[in-house]
Amino acid sequence: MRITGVALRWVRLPLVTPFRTSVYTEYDREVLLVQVCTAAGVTGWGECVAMRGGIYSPESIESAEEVLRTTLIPLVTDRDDVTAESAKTSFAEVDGNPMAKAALEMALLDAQLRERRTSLARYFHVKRPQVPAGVSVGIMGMDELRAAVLQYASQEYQRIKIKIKPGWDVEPVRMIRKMLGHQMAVQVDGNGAYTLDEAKKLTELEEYGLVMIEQPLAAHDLEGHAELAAYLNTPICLDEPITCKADAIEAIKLGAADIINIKPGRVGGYLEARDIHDVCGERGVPVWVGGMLETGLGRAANVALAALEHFELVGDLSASERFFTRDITEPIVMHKGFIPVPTGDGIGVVPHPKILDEVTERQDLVFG
Ligand code: OSB
Ligand code: MG
Repeated sequence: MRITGVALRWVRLPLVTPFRTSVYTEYDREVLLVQVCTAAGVTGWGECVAMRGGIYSPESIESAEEVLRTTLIPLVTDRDDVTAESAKTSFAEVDGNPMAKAALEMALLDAQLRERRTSLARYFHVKRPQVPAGVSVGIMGMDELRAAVLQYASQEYQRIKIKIKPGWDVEPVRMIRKMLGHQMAVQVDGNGAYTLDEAKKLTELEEYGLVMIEQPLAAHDLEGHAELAAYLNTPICLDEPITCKADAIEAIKLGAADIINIKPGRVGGYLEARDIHDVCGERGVPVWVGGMLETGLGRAANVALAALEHFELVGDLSASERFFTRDITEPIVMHKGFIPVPTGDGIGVVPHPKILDEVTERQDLVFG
């Protein structure tokens, strides 16, 4: 595949309600999109999951844009023949920046699958036609949380994850169990807000039968997570520190992760995400697909990835309307607790040109 054009677009989508974690509150999803045009006349789209100002990870939208412009885009436009796989190999020479790499790799993968007239789902050889839907709920007041959880449960989401922090953990979980009973799968995500001592108080959560506690301690405290995993019966899941396959292998070896959250954007792309899925499968470590408030583009691709056989736990895979009144693609929808795996070429969806223009704050043709 020969690249004839690469453009970057800075988009801002208002969120239906603010999304609050232990670290930050998001009101809009600002997102960097990568558009790749090929000599065969197809367009591929990639979505960068980095957030403004480097919240959640060392990368930010700003840093990703810079690395894409100066380093990654030139690596793929300098050649006559490029694929997502060959790009991944050349990106390995660039240190870090998995979210920037993932965005360009996704655009290339979408374009190459469109050229071959096949879908991401077929590329992954997935068999499942749909995946169970799970929802991530931010930190909010108790009444608000009660209403939100009731709404998601009535919409038939199969799993609810709530964000927690010290002082906001046992009470909301107790409330949810009281309201929904023990049938609903419930899990919590600390986004690194706890110290090891504070986290030991999370034994109070054990009686509520949580599926897991995600990232209670600081991102790179693998030893602390290993200690906590040995101390608690509730499984410990890692999110933030897993940026590649080697990180996953290391975390498992140290006993720091009973479960791993695989976010394609955070690990450098869909190809690495599949590899992590495979190594976790070989090691008997359960995995699930995490979300980063993706637009329909990343959301569609995440659903295809989640159809891989070892993704046995319900992911952060929700309908577009969970976050956006109006998505840039045809909305991703949920039917009776499941999201259908897209079957169209490439990632299976494209941005709606008019909507995309309306939400684009700036754009730049970087190559071509
Ligand atoms: O920690 O899983 C996280 C969203 C943005 C940044 C970090 C996280 C999240 C989520 C996923 O909780 C939300 C979603 O996309 O469904
Ligand atoms: Mg998380």
